[in-house]
Amino acid sequence: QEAHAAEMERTFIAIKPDGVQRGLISEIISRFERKGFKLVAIKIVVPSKEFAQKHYHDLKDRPFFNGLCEFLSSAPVVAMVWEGEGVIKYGRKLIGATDPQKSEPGTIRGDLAVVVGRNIIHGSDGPETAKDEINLWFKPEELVSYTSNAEKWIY
Ligand code: 3AN
Repeated sequence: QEAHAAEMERTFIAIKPDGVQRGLISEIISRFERKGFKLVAIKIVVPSKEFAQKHYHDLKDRPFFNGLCEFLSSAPVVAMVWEGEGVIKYGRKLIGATDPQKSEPGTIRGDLAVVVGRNIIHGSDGPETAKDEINLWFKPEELVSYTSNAEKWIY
C-alpha cells in the first residue's frame, strides 16, 4: 500500500557555498533524484551570519564554529527538502562521512570533496534535526506534496 505523502519522511539538504561555486548543484540533485527520493522544496539563498549560527547551534562550542558560520553565510546556498522512505539516514549515506578523507568513494563527499571545512553539502542527522532544520529554512507553504504519475507524461 502506498504511503500517504503527508506521512512521508523528510530531510533537509543544503549545497554549501563551495558546492554551488564548483558547479555541483545538478550533480548532487541528480544523486538524490536517481536514488528515488522526491524533491519537495528548493531555493537558493545567502543566509545571514545569525541564520548560519542558528542552523549550526549544536556546534557553537566547537573551535571551527565561527569560521563555519562565516563560510555558510558568505555566498549562495541551495536549500532543499527531500522526501522518501528512510531519506534521513540514507541521505547521510549518499553524502558520506563528515571528513572527505574518510568518506567512501561513491559518496558525494568521497567523490567530490577533499577537506572537512569545505565538504560541499549538509544533511540532517536525525528526525529531530530534520524537523528543526526544515522549519528553520522553509515556510510550510514552500513545501509541496505530490504524487508523481510518470506514465501521465509519456506520449
Ligand atoms: P556533518 O555535516 O557530516 O553532519 P557535523 O555536523 O559534525 O558534520 O559538522 C558540520 C560541519 O562543520 C561540517 N559539514 C563541516 O563543514 C564542519 N566541520 C566539522 N568538523 C570540522 C573540523 N574539524 N574543522 C572544520 N570544519 C569542520
